[in-house]
Amino acid sequence: MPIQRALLSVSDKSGLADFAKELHEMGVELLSTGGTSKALRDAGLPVIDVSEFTGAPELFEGRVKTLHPKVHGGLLFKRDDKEHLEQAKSHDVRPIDLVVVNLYPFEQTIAKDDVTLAEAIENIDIGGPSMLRSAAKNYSSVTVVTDPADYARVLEDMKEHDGDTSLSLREQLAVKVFNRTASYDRAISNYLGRCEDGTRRRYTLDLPLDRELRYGDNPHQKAALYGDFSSCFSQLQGKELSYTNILDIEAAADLILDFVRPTIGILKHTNPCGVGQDDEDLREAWKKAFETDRQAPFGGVIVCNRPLTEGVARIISEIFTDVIIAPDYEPEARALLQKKKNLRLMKMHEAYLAAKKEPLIRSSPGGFMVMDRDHTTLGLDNLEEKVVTKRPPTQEEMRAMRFAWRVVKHVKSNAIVYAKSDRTLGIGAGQMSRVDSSRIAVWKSQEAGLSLKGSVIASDAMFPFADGLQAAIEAGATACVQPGGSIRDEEVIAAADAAGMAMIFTGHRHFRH
Ligand code: 93A
Repeated sequence: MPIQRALLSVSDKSGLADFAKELHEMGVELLSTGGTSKALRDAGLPVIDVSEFTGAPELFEGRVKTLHPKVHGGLLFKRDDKEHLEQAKSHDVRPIDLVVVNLYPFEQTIAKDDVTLAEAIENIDIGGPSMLRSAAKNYSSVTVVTDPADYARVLEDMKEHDGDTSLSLREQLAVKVFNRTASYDRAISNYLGRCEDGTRRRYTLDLPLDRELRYGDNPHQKAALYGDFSSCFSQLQGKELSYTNILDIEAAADLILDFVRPTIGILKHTNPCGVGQDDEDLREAWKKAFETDRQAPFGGVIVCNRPLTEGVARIISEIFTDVIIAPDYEPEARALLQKKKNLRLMKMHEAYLAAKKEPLIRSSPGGFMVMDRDHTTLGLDNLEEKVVTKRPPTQEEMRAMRFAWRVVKHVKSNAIVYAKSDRTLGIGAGQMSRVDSSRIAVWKSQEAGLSLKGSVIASDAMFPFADGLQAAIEAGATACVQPGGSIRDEEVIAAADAAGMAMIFTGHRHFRH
């Protein structure tokens, strides 16, 4: 039987008018609720209000609009059951063959920074999921559409089946509905369930599978990617992304987003091996980054916060790189890099800025842990007031410390960075003792033929002893930025003073484990 009556009630009104117009042209009667009715009337379509259909008005500021036996009966009664048909007739329940409903935007509402509980609760849709579930339960006779992206295929299917839909389509749409209502309810329960500190949780783990990955860290480890990676990064060319590529891309993007001036970073295994800046010429920024470590970038990841220029592309294409990430690429740069078939070129989208606000999730024994991301660089305000040594830093040292502090945040703990105002000179990452990280950074800079004379040192967490700082002084550093807070701070400050070093305590640490 062709679809004769449709009920439309949608919050997301995109594509609605066009869809309804075609339904109308196929002879379908349109029932609708307040805002949706208005949108349809505005589009010149004849609409019957649900309140007229049920004979009951909308009540309680719209909280009760469609929750009525004439609606749910019309969706639920079995079309091939004698008793159901008789009851439908005697209670004047008319069949509704098609339901088009999408829900109050609960997830979008709670994602807003200033959302109130009252606002969140008002955005819990009750009538919508009820209709979706009634219709989906009765999918043997009723078609249910909850995603505007499905409008086109429903129309197509109706045209192929003389105004009816196929059972297989109805089944697929019903499955989609139960997925949607399940994730909707999960978002509500996650939000209403409070965190330890009494605040509301703002995440939901119901993410669709994006893709199976070839493997994880190693070929014997299966892996898969969930969520909406592609809205944050698109791949313009190159080999399929691996699990470790995705980790590196995230680390690289997070690093580069902490810089405003034109900057290039080179990373390996999620650690920066060089970062450089230059206001005039990106090639110079590249040079400064590359000079920090000429070996590690082999097979590494390069990230840039400006559209990648032809000049940089030309230099980069001389070394073997796994992934490049940039907000865009000059056409000449694209053309040049296209020749490197395996090289993965990633374009970073604005959406990543929003995604970065989502918490970080890590597995834990028996479950998972959730943590806010370390997305703002802390401790860089009012630096002048945070000087702890006799000698205050020079302007140049100040600039270098700001730069080094932004870099050190992205290096695995224990992290040490030697830098000037626009470049790294030596990076020590991931050592079990801070003094070893410092030694490695010094050694790396020597390997690279760079001088640490007049450099600054940044440490992601406090120096527990004076020895780490002493090593930096001997290496030639003249200023130090670190959180402070060790019980031996006085010893550390005394060592700095004795060497005429300037030191700043940021008061915040940036561990990265
Ligand atoms: O407030 S509700 O939970 N109660 C209802 O009876 C009801 N019926 C439809 N929400 C209800 N809806 C929802 O209203 C739909 O799911 C849809 O999202 C929205 C459409 O409202 P309008 O047509 O007034 O824009």
